[in-house]
Amino acid sequence: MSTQYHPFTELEAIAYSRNIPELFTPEAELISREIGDGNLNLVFHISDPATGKSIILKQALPYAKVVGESWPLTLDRARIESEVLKIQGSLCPDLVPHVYAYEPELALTVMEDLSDHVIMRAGLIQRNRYPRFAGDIGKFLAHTLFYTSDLGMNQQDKKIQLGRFINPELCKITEDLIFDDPYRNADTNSFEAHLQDEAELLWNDNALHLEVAVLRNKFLTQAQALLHGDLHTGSIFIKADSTKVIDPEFAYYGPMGFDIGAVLANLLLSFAAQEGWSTDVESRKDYRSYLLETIQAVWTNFASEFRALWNEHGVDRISKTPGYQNLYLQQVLQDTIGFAGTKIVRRIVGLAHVADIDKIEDTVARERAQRLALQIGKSLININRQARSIDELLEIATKSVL
Ligand code: SR1
Ligand code: MG
Repeated sequence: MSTQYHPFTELEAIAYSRNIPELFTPEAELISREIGDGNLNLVFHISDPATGKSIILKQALPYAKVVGESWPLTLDRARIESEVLKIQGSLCPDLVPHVYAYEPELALTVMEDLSDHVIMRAGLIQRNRYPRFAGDIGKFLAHTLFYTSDLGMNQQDKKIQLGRFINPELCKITEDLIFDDPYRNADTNSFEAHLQDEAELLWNDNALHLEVAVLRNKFLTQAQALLHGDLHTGSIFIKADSTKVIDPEFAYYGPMGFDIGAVLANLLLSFAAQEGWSTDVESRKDYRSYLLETIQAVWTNFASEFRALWNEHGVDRISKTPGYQNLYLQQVLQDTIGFAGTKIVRRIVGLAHVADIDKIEDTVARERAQRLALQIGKSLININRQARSIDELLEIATKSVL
């Protein structure tokens, strides 16, 4: 088969897989299913019913699938994703899929099949609870962010590593879709007619724009750590005893709070979405409490692991100055809250929504959820630079449903 880039068909995915040494045999009767439900890539699930073995082939398309060929997109994101998965795998081996191979010519990554897990967003829509999640994701965030920052790695090595993860096209998507378009009447925006009043408020809110401009500038300029870059609940595979973070194609060196904020934003989107997932007030209240406890635990676990890594494995002498760690974490908390707000707002009025809200069938409940999400998102953006504790985020969410 030609190794020149072309998007695979299911048959080509099978033909390629047959030749992966020590996994399948050339005679194996393999089954292929294209299962990609994201916005950008092809994802083939290849299995051999005779042995029960299976793998995932993920192939980048040269355009954004969600829009079509009119939106060209670099294939280099496949290299970035496979290299980042390897770095994350070395830092948190149990929390990312194993990468078996990367084929640059085909923009193809061969990786562990996680079909015994579910996409966390789908699990949250089912209103499942994941007792390991807060601990696992707190650890993932602390280790990946600390060890790729100037606190946890040699500063010259970090600059060289940063160069391998310059990701301008994927960053541009974020810069536009998260930090610009929702705040103006942009063609890319997508919202239901009943939200026209909310959209216009967003477009005309100068105080909000000022906060977004500050956050956008951090996203553009603050090379603090190697981020996942798109850490929503669709980028997390989960089951009761395991959490796996996938899809780091948006990775680049940016502000830590962007990744942490993405996790919290998606839990808050689920919080808002409860309007449509149960008609029983008590049951909604109960699941919302679970989500808020999870948010608190994600932040607390992240912060305590991060502090422990800093104290035990910090490589930077001057960062040990008394008081600096507290100041640093306070800034990360403020960024987390602000970025969480922007990530909520974009999912209601911008391009690329979330199923938690869009799949609510009852129009009245869906509109309530959308308005609630916007209210929470805007409040988080507005308070970000004043915030002193994660409790302030929790309070905003709690008060929004009183
Ligand atoms: C054009 S890509 C739209 C969105 O999908 C990805 O998951 C990112 O969140 C991006 O903003
Ligand atoms: Mg993705």
